[in-house]
Amino acid sequence: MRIVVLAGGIGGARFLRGLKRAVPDADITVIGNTGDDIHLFGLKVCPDLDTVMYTLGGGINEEQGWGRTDETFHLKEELAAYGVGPEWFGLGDRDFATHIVRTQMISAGYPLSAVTEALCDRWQPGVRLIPMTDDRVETHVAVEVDGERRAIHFQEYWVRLRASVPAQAVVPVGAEQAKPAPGVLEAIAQADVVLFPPSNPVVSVGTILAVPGIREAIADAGVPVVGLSPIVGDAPVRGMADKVLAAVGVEATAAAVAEHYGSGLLDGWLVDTVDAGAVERVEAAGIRCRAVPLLMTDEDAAAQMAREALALAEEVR
Ligand code: GDP
Ligand code: FO1
Ligand code: CA
Repeated sequence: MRIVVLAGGIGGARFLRGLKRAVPDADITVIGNTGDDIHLFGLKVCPDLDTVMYTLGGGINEEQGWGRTDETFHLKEELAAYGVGPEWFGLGDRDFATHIVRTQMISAGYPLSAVTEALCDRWQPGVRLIPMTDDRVETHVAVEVDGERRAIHFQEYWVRLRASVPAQAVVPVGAEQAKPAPGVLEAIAQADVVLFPPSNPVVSVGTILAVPGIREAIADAGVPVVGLSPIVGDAPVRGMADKVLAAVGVEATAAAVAEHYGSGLLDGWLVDTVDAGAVERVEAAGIRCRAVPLLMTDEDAAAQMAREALALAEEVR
């Protein structure tokens, strides 16, 4: 079975670990969000690609959900001693190596998709991980600071400001001009099923869908498209999905997120059992819906979610 998954960071990565366990023989292609990418200290950092690669490759810091296990921060401290920041972004020594290799290869002329493949040679994530695009896309968030509207990088909004001010708009800068990376449209066209993991609907899945051609390819593939809600009990399980959903005028509920994707894209939607009351509303929007446990407390729970998603895909096929 060929499965395509549009993934952000933690929510996408943990779901993928469950999916691999649920269907070990499946051929899984992951289209990764690169809108969170940021250039720091002259290096290109791709948080969501790395979170997927480290999680599936066994190198992730499990408690944090991002960054490397067994990490130290000597390099960051030395840079800070020179007054070189930003200090608010936690890049560890082990993680730095990934960004150095990536930046070196990009400078030598390799596209990000080829670089990601090379990095995955080491980590062997057991899936084909492709960035959504080789072109530069950067998610910016419009906020009001001292009465003035400013656009800041998504990482600054989330990591520095902890989403403490309202997001007035979310803009994937460069997305309109971006082309899907090699292999993205082909994987979608050849897929038996497309899954939206419980990733952020705005700054992860939404950014991937903003690359021209990807949404259309999914709609045209003629295969079941099934998503899992990242909103449980009217709140994100973690992160700032409520803040960025508000910026695009969508309430932070499992039903509203399904409607936001819409029946033109989604065939099936899983909500958590605490949101069973939302099933009727989602089905009224033309999307088949089931309520099942959606908390990825461990790999088994994530695997069970993956099985439910695939079962729903068979129902709507
Ligand atoms: P990020 O790039 O690291 O923010 O990760 P993603 O975009 O892939 O996923 C973020 C989303 O995952 C958040 O909106 C969370 O609410 C959601 N999430 C995290 N853990 C869980 C979980 O156990 N269950 C569900 N349903 N959603 C989760
Ligand atoms: N998230 C944080 O909350 N604080 C950090 O200092 C931080 C550093 C970091 C470094 C590398 C990396 O790959 C990810 C990192 N993240 C950090 C996570 C990540 O930037 C965001 O949580 C997600 O992109 C949110 O969607
Ligand atoms: Ca992310």
